[in-house]
Amino acid sequence: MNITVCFDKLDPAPWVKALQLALPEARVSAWSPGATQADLAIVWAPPQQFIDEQPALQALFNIGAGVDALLKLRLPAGLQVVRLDDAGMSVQMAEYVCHAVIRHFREFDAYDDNAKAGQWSYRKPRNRADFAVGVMGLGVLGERVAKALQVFEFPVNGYSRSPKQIDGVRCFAGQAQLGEFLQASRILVNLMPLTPETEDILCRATLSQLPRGGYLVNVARGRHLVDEDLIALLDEGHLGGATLDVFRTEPLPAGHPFWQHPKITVTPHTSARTLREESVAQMVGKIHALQRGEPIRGVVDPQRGY
Ligand code: OXD
Repeated sequence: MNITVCFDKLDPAPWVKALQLALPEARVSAWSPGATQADLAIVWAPPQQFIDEQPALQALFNIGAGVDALLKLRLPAGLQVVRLDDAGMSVQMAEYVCHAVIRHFREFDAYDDNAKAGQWSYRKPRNRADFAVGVMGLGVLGERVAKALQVFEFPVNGYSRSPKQIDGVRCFAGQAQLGEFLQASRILVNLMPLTPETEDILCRATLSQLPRGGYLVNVARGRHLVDEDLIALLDEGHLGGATLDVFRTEPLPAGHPFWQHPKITVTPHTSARTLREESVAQMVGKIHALQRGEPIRGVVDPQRGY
């Protein structure tokens, strides 16, 4: 079995080494133009040239949860696309989101400012029931986030394309219930896959339906969000703030208004990092399952886009 590794902006060498160790029977190598045909590929945002030059591939393993970069390519029909499911990402996502939600709810930024000014001053405790958190996207990561938020007793709403049931979560589904979901959520957490239907979904028309003082946490993709609409709603006072981990252009360009906006917290796409050891173990398990002809989790439906 030949396995090729092709990454955009990431050194493939440690992955080749780890995969080779875990799969001694395979031949694992980093792809370069003109490389020999492989049976399987481990990829992150590969170029179209890679796909065109590797017609013998049976499956592509994406080393992330989001497959939007991959599905933009022309892929041969029948080529299986497999994404990481969890592999150590969901606990990171849960801690990132809970941190952002709790920092906002408990007003820790204001306490930091007070501390810097040498001020010992209390803020009036807020009512948790007024801070329902709406988790948009209830896949592996979204469900874990929703459950983690419940530990802190926030009311949790969930929104997905097709109906889902999660204990203790008020679930909404489909376009028809989007408005109701937004109006019921003071803090909106975006964890949706990026597809043609969800691109630009966080815009004035949707974000203005959050209650006044609403807060946005975007941990999915920058292209879900219309940047100017967010800034306008923050400046008009309809929204109270945002924590953004993902951006239309990454790295976020110097001079972008998000950097300096007083109500926006920026982090560098770090909410849930791909962990090499966990990811390799998961992919190797799936490769063995495929060899045995068994079904695997995380196979992407290209029509749906996730
Ligand atoms: C992913 C990401 O898709 O890191 O996994 O954004």
